[in-house]
Amino acid sequence: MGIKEVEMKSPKILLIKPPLDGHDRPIHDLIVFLRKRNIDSIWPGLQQSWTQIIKTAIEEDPDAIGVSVHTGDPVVLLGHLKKLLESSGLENKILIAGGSGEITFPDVREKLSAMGFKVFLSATTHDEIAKYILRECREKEKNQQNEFAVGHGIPREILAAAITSQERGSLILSTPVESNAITVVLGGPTGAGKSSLLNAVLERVGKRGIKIAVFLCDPRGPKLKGAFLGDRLVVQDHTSNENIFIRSVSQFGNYSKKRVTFLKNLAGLAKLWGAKLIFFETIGLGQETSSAIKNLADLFLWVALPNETDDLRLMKGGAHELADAILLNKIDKEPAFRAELALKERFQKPYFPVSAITGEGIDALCEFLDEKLSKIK
Ligand SMILES: Nc1nc2c(ncn2[C@@H]2O[C@H](COP(=O)(O)OP(=O)(O)OP(=O)(O)O)[C@@H](O)[C@H]2O)c(=O)[nH]1
Ligand SMILES: [Mg+2]
Repeated sequence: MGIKEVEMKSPKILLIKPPLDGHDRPIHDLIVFLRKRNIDSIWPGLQQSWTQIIKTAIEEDPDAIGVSVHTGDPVVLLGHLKKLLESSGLENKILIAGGSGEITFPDVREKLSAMGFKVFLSATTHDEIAKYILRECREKEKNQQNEFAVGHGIPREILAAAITSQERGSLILSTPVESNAITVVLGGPTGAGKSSLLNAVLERVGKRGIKIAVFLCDPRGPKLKGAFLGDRLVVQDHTSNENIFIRSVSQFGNYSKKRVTFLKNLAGLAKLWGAKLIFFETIGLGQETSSAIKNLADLFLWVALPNETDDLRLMKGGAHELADAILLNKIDKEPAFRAELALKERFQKPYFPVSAITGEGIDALCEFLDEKLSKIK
């Protein structure tokens, strides 16, 4: 495959807790601070099995992994994690650990240091942690050698590494990948329920026996430049499904032509892995950002809210006009009748009144996707 340059990415840390540990407030605070230091964070949530944690680490390919331990024996827990990382080809991660309880004992800290974990105790400031991550990431980047062949049939690990290389600007596909996969883009205002709907759809189409790639775009802020890649938290249960590959993508600013090309290349790599269905959840979209991202989609689904979709809005056109189908979400909260009537009058396009929470309408939406998939099989 041909290669060309793209922009640099922020360092990324995967923050985790051992499966039986239930205290996540310090992680939330750390995430917010790391955003100030231009560091992207992923937090897949509490009660993740080791298998889910490792699969998340493979797919997200973070530079660093941070473990917070409040209960249990840290030497046993982190020793187990270390073995799993090594047997999964993830031995090159920067490892940090923190928490309370036994991790504060000097002999425990010594053993963890010997295993390769940098231990931070509660007296450590967030700033010290951020500086450590940034310094180690810079060092790692200098010594990093990414050599792998990219072609049809790549495994999950190579897909993840190739995506990182594209983000770093070291490798990018410059020729389109031949495949009959369908790319579905979920757009809509922030908080409309894009991730929740994706989660509900994956629950059903994830059982179809096809490979599915999911790219979740979350914003890097205009002030705090790091991103909290939080969409993953909403769809994390599907990490257990071997047919599903989930990757978070941080994004600064709108969807420029260059950005859409970059995302198309991610779709191209997913096709090389064998994905037949590729989902992109966009950052929350407004009218001005919808048309560029539409170019990425074989199917552009617009998530709207019934109480904000009425005849006056539809007379103005805009994003609704671009969509291949409209999903009226949260109908458990708001009756969709008025919006449906307006859509029927103004547009000749499919619309689905749905609730990501109660599951209403999701079967009909999946039948719509199945019909598209049946045409490519
Ligand atoms: N009642 C109700 N709440 C919903 C529904 N779908 C999503 N929500 C809630 O709406 C909030 C936002 O949902 P998300 O799925 O995170 O929305 P999003 O569009 O992905 O948001 P961003 O990624 O931040 O742009 C959450 O609190 C969800 O639980 C729904 O159908 N009904
Ligand atoms: Mg979301």
